[in-house]
Amino acid sequence: MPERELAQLAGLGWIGKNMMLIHPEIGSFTFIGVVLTDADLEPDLPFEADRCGTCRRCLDACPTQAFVGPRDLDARACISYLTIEHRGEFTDTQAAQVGDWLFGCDVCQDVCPWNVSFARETLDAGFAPRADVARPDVRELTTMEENAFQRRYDGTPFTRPGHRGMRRNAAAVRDR
Ligand code: B12
Ligand code: SF4
Ligand code: SF4
Repeated sequence: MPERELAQLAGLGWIGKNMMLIHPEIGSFTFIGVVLTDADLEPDLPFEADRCGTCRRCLDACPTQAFVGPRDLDARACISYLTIEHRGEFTDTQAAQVGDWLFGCDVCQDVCPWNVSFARETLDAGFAPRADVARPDVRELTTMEENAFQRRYDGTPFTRPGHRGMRRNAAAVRDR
């Protein structure tokens, strides 16, 4: 599913230079959900405006300069890709790119004026941060056995890189 394009066509916001779908009233710290249905619904109008204007804060702030240009991301250099989706060990260059980001990256959203002004913490308890996930012990992660990892992080986004991936990320952060 091209979720961001569908969200823009559904009138939810525009695709920012940082590639994120930005809602004009809540910013971009959102997930996009999709419902497939044959219900006869009246479609909303697409969101046509591009409200980035001349701003380029996200492009300049990216720690790895992963943006080739506006809305043009070299995912191979993105910390989110490296720490969540990349399989296998890091090369020295990749470990240096990861820096002290253990899991994912939000820098290109943190600096966005639409988040600075409008993003609010969620009231949904289901998204409330868990201390052991939000602030994990990096040294403990580097040596954690698979069973212990699964017991602690089952059902969390850490299962995407998994035990091997998180140990690799933690070692890169520890040795930076
Ligand atoms: C692959 C992927 C990644 C890759 C590549 C990211 C990228 N920017 O391409 C990696 C692993 C790097 C990644 C990282 C992140 N991701 Co991601 N990712 C995806 C995923 C699974 C597929 C995107 C994709 O490549 N689609 C295929 C291509 C062809 O589609 P596309 O990129 O959307 O582009 C199409 C349209 O959007 C359109 N388009 C693109 N740009 C423009 C510009 C204009 C002007 C117009 C008109 C159209 C247009 O044309 C394209 C062709 O149809 C989506 C979920 C999904 N199914 O969409 C989540 C998704 C985009 N990710 C998401 C998130 C939250 C993140 C992270 C913030 C996670 C994190 N905290 O670390 C980072 C942010 C990095 C960034 N700045 O983009 C959210 C974004 C929510 C939002 N509000 O926009 C999504 C939608 C998941 C979700 N359901 O919530 N991600
Ligand atoms: S998520 Fe981080 S590394 Fe990836 S493009 Fe945004 S700022 Fe750059
Ligand atoms: S930081 Fe500026 S250029 Fe980047 S997405 Fe936000 S408004 Fe657009």
